[in-house]
Amino acid sequence: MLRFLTAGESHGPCLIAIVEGLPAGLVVDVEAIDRDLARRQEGYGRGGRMKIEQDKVDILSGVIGGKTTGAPISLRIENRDWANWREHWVTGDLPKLTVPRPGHADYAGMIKYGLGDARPVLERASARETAARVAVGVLAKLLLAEFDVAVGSVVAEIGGVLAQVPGLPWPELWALAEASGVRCPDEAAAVRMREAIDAAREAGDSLGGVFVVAATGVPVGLGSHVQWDRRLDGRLAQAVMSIPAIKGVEIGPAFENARRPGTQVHDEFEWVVRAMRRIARTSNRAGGIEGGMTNGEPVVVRAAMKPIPTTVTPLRSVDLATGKEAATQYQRSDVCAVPAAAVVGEAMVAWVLADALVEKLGGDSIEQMRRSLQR
Ligand code: EPS
Repeated sequence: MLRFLTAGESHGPCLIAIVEGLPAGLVVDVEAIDRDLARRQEGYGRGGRMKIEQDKVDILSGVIGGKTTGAPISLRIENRDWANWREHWVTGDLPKLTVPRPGHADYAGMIKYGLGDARPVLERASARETAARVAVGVLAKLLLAEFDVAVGSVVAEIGGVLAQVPGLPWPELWALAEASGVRCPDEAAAVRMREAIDAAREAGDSLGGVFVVAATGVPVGLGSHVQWDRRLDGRLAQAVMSIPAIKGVEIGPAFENARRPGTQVHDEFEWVVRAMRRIARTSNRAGGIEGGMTNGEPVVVRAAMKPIPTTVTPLRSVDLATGKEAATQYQRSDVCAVPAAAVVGEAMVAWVLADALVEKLGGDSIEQMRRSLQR
């Protein structure tokens, strides 16, 4: 079983992750981690904070001579912005926030933890935490890559602008997405998405959207139909839904499938002896999962992100310190973080698949896993 925990506040000294259960003998490419950390920081619509941060990982344990040892791996990512907060942090004299922002963790967190101030809530609820997840996700991607599984993402929608995602193999879509400022492989739509982000910025508003994470080369039979908590679709949904601001998750085009009759949804089999695989599917509307198990087709997870709750234009709220109605106050935020969330989505999907792979192949080392893989 793989597991990880993160710690750290948005404006504290650093983010930390502890990862346990990765097999020994995995070559850890630190540059690959830093590359994904940079990918998460990018994206049209990011705010001022990303001009301050330059995320880089420090590996503090579990890796010797560039390879995992099987021991817990601890990771650290510095918050450069902490230099601007250090004094407040030490004295505890942080700017208070007593007017909860609708859509944010502020209100429920204040009530739940009995705090008169949303500051400690927002410090931990901040999507800054997802930098740690992305670093962990690269460890999962590196493990998956040993078994020829690749994970990538594209943005399909921002602020109501829908992309026509071309019918190309996933790696080609990922390459197109990588070259687009909004991770969208449809260049015409990408232009309109950037315009929509500009318009939202002008209007003092924020935008959400939809991203799609796919994994290719996934062997048949990860997850299981035999018990509810072993079903891989459920595990993926939980992991992706746990990303801040993600409010909907689909496996394949699930909501579109729900509107069609079965004969137009289910992916028919054809018998073709192609390399090692003898069977092929005419489509992948199941998103690579049937009966809670991978079926050998690309695993496709779509996620809906709500617009960021911190908006320049105030929303109605109540000052919990005075009990009087008050407008929300704006300090700093992103206008749109859907391209960044897509990179976090990759990390969470990679994590779940790596966990399921370790579960299926067992083994405490990469070598043992390799020996037990039968395609
Ligand atoms: C966030 C608010 C902004 C974002 C932040 C998430 O930070 P700040 O309050 O410092 O302006 O930039 O995202 C990140 C720092 C990041 O690394 O993604 C929030 O309130 O959730």
